[in-house]
Amino acid sequence: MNRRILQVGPLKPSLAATLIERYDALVLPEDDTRAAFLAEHGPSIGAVVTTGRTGVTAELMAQLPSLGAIVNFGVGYDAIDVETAVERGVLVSNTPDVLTDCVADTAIGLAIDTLRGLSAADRFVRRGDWPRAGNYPLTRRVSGKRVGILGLGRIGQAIATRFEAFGCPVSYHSRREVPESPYTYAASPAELAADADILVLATSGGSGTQHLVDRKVLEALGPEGYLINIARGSVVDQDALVELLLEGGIAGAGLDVYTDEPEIPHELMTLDNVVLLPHLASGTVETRAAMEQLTLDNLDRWLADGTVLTPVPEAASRGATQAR
Ligand code: 8YV
Repeated sequence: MNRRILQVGPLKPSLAATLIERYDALVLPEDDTRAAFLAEHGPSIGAVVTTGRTGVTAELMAQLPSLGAIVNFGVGYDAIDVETAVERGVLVSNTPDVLTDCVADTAIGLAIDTLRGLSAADRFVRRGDWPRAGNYPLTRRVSGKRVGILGLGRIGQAIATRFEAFGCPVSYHSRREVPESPYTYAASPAELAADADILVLATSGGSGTQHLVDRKVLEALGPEGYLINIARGSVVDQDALVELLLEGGIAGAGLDVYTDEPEIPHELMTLDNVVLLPHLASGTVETRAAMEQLTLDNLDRWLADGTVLTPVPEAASRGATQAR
């Protein structure tokens, strides 16, 4: 099998350096030399290393006829055309588990910040408004709030466990009801939102969840409800979200992800009931090091025996993990 490694899109600098030093990897150019590069090197590429932000399209795969594996740094792989990969027998791996805690921690941090106005209060202090402008306005209690989680996978479960410690009743909606889950199942995203004070999005991205949270769901959440999104921007109708935030149709939002990153709707910049993070949920030294290690472990496994350690579910269920 062809064993040449190709880096597609920017990577964590230490990972990019390791790929070059240890694996003699090539880097896909992003300028107008790309076509010539692919014509020359495309046939020799055996594996691609990429991230959830760049991914691999069917069009790129078509130029890599010997491709055997796509190794993704990140748990979300909606930027990879997995259907095409599976059809071609190309393995796809991601980095589950190692980032679950940090992403769940971020969801809790966003919820507390959004309801209690911590970032806004920090700006209040830095502006010199305390005590000149009086006391900071009262905010909303987090403990005991009804939490609805959309997507009860690993990350959704970890978020649920944390909210339980805050005395929050937890309900969820997933494609399928999770057997033996202690949490209340809601039949649809709108039903989940209607009974929640805090709606947390923890589902995967991609076409199957595109605008799962539409205007109707946001209206069901209502003027007292808060939205927290650590999943993917594509899950929410962002235009509807902005409109409802501007007109008081929902109480606030804590967002780590957006429709068109790094673009953030400018209307949100002035709203103190909105907390805006730059897609950092997994971004700790410890977790990113673990993601890097798992990425390399997947690559090593593929080089050793043509399998990967952590295949994405679609690839695993279609038998694409067989040694090739
Ligand atoms: C990363 C993520 O920021 O794992 C994911 O799906 O969204 C994040 O952990 C991203 O994949 C790294 O580029």
